[in-house]
Amino acid sequence: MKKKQKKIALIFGVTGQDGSYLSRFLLNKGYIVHGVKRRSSNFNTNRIDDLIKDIEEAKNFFLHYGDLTDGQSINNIIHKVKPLEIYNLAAQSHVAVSFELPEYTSMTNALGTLKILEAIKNIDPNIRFYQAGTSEMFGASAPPQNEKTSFYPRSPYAVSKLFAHWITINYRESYNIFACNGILFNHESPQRGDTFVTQKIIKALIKIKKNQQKKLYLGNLYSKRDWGHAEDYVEAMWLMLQQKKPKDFVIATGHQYTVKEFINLASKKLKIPIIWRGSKLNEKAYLNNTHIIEIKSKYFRPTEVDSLKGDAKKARRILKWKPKHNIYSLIDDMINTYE
Ligand code: NDP
Ligand code: GDR
Repeated sequence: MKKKQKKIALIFGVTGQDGSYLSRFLLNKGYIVHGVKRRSSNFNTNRIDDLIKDIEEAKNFFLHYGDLTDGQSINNIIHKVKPLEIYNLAAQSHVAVSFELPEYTSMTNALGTLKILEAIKNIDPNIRFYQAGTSEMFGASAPPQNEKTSFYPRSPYAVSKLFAHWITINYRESYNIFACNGILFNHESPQRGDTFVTQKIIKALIKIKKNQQKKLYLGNLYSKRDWGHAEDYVEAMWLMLQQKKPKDFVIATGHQYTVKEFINLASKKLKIPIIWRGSKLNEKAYLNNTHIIEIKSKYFRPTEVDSLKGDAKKARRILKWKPKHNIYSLIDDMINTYE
């Protein structure tokens, strides 16, 4: 009997939070996974080290050097790997940093996506393509946001992702490529980068409790986010590429919390009894009459996204997707990993 060929997936951004979860998800589904990592001056594979520890003998997991700003590397890798599915998770993904690096952010997030689509068109238009879109594209549009909500991006990051969103649709319509945009709301995990607000809060509170850190400095406490768990969200990415027709989907929990509410939930779980006093830039959180959280204007953005809450009914109906985690299990998972 002929042996069934394994499916091959290629992940750009494999070293990031979502890349590490998606690799595991696809390996569990029996895929051969190839990932693209950037050259850096030190190791940047800590999130996938367990997967690559036996890389010399690896049969299911492979890494390639590449960069979204280097079209030739993208072409070479796609040519060599011959994937069935490509997931583009690579990006300069920090919203605040995008105000300081607008050009690099656009080159990577916008033109990088175009480069992958061009390679698919020229090398094999049957490759299925997932583009990591974001709720940041809705920006100033009022919640709840769904696939029909108009976009109003509020940062160079969001604008660059909007280009990627529309170029993905354009290549789908022009060249019949199976290309999908996931419009994912914030998702976190123990693998979340240290400079995103949830991980910054969790790690700092744990250190404060252990007397290893005195203070946590933050920016806007009143923006509202719809926070899910990355583990649930990578499943949605895969589901999109298994459908009969390529479509775009909002992925979200449908619940929103302010940054301050997130802090309150995390400190309650950690049994740190904080009390808030003051307002605006003078608002502080106190523990035993000493303040442990302070506001710094440098963490505010020139333009903020105030309120995000996703309506993922379309994904629930068509993909049969629903999150297993909620804000409480997310916070538990993040705290349990580091406490
Ligand atoms: P991360 O920042 O954790 O990971 C980004 C990945 O992209 C890393 O592997 C990074 O490499 C890589 N990368 C950055 N620049 C380049 C480049 N020029 N060429 C090649 N690779 C590059 O992001 P997440 O995992 O959280 O997010 C995955 C994707 O989903 C991103 O595109 C993000 O914008 C998007 N998104 C994320 C959401 C979230 O809440 N997490 C929500 C909606 C969308 P290195 O490790 O070397 O830095
Ligand atoms: P976001 O996530 O901008 O939503 O983008 P982030 O965690 O950076 O900010 C969330 C909210 O918290 C406020 N905030 C702070 N943010 C950071 N990083 N640091 C602080 O000290 C701080 N204080 C307050 C922010 O102003 C903001 O309102 C994330 C990224 O993963 C994007 O790539 C992704 O597209 C979106 O989520 C959906």
